[in-house]
Amino acid sequence: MSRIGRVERTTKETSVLVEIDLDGTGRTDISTGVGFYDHMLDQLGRHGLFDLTVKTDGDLHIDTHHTIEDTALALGAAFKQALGDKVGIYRFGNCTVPLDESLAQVTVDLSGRPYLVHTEPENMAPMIGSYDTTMTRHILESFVAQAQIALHVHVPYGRNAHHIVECQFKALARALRYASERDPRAAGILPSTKGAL
Ligand SMILES: [Mn+2]
Repeated sequence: MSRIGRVERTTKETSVLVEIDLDGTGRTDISTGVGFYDHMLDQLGRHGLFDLTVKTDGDLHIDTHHTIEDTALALGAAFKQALGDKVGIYRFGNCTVPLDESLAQVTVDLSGRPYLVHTEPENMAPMIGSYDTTMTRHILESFVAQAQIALHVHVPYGRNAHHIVECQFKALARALRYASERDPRAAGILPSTKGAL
């Protein structure tokens, strides 16, 4: 059974298409018009081993905010759709990833309830190309709200803004992969005592 999510989301500000295959090989086709964000979504697919297509046509004449946020919302919705009934998955995942001087620690529970805890160094450089570094938290908030997962992301230390953001996406990718993968010991079992996720 394939685990694929496909979401099209169109407003007066943006038009977004996201397709994700949780059981892919890390093949990506990403185009949002925000170069650094494309680079981050590429990390998400590659290190999550998700096949990921993202096509966003947003109001970049204003700034990159709507484009980045709406893409994250659609990505969260597509991820939730792809997870389906969550039977037979690990449910929890965590990964710690260094990128030179920076470190990201990510823990996820595919719980059905949205909750984000996020810390990263203050006083980071404000921009990476056209990517506003305060958007990282906004991306995670948007993704969590739609995917309905509990997500804890911490960067205890780091200096370079590019490194600080990129290690978060790499660790997120790997944590989501571990949580969404099928547990061979739990075939047909929903990983919840409540009977619902
Ligand atoms: Mn916003």
